[in-house]
Amino acid sequence: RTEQGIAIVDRDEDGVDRAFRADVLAGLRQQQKAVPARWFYDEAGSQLFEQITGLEEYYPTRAETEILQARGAEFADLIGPDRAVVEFGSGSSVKTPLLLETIEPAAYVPLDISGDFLRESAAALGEKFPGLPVHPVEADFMRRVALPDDVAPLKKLGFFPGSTIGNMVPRTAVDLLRSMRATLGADDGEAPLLLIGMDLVKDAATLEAAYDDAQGVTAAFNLNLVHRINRELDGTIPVDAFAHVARWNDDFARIEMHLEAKRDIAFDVSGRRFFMRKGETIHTENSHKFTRRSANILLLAGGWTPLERWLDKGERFALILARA
Ligand code: AVJ
Repeated sequence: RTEQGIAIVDRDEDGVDRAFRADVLAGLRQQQKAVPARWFYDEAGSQLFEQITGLEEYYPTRAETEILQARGAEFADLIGPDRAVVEFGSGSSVKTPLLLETIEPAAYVPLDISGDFLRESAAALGEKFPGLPVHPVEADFMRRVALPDDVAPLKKLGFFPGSTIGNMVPRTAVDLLRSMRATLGADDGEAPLLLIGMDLVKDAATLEAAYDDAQGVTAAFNLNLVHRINRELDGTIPVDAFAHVARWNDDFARIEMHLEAKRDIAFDVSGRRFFMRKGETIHTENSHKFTRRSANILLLAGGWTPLERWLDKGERFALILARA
């Protein structure tokens, strides 16, 4: 359900999130066990991610913020004023004001699957930009979202920072890019623009450190998924039997996070029994990294033509402007 104001978490009579349970049970039955990365972000997981963004080793947030701060005038030039800025997965974004400050938008439309985050970010933005109409929409942006009537006639700029696109395998990323085109009304009126953050390929040591920090915050973020499964899905997974692993997959240009069993274990989740051998893993996240060419190809496959690209001084991260 993507209508405004409708809770989109579907819970059973015991209050269990049905999609979470279905994803975890299906994922644990696979040969390579896997749980989709979107399930990291419960209350604790979201807080841990905020902590990650401040870590010395985790450069993407700082690099992207640097670009937004340094290149505002260039965005404003290319994007122009009076657009409705539609942010996909607004979360608790601290980057949004940096964009809104520079481009003189006509409206701000944060889309998020979590109503709590949505209300928070809408309220914060409203205070910072008193004259700006803010229209939060609680929705799953992986599908086409109907925008509020007030913003439908406006020119649109989609904003998708953070390299969240990197969490998706190319097939899913292309689906999302096409959904964004549809949401932004690519086939009616003036062509929408998209400003999207993509993290870049770099040496494996830097990447692996970014996903396996010395303080162990990323390890805690990964292991929090096990706590969440135990709490919400009646799980008996021994958390201490797992080690956090982050490794660069060079064939697919991505960092993979896994939870590796340190010994043979058996456990239950939602009344089903599972076994893992020592060394076997649950694959919990992909974070794809891009080159100039792979970023362009992905955008083109999703129906977007790249127009301009900005990098941070260290050339670690890219913000790309594209048009439908
Ligand atoms: C929120 C998807 C951009 O992949 O870098 C951070 C999530 N995972 N550390 C990323 C994450 C481990 C992050 N994104």
